[in-house]
Amino acid sequence: MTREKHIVGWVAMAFAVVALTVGAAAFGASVVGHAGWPGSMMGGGYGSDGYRGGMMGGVNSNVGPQPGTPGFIAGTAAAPRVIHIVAGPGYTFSPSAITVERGETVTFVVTTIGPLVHEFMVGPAGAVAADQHDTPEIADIGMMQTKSLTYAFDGTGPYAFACHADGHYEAGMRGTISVVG
Ligand SMILES: [Cu+2]
Repeated sequence: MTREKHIVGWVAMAFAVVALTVGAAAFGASVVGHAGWPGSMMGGGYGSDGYRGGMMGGVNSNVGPQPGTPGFIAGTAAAPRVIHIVAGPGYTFSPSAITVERGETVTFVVTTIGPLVHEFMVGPAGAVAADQHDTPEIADIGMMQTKSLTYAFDGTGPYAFACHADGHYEAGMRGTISVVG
């Protein structure tokens, strides 16, 4: 098996774990606070946890219509678009290139796989490259942990994301965010 296939496998597994986690959370919330399922597994609707759509729809906006294509639904402050990012294995982010629509609000849901502890910083590319202290960041995402951060892309970009744990950025742990619209 090639290294690339290994990575694809890990990413698929991580997404599965995230999906199971989100599904369990939605089910728990529906049992406690609602008479019915807060959103269908395959379709639309709003989950009580704030995620848009079902397991195959808006929850994972890594699939489905992307910015600049027909059918795309931009995130708003009230209903951010959810983008899942897998940190690891090693010094990698998957995906490492993201496109957003100008003005939209995105919630990044970041899951670490592998034993390294990662960070997730997002913002203007220059600030992210320089590890500027006031740039939004999630700290200390340990193995199989998932943490999230919501960011409004109000400017023209370029934007970027990165991990600034010791040596990780230098090892290539970074990604690009381009803006359309
Ligand atoms: Cu890292």
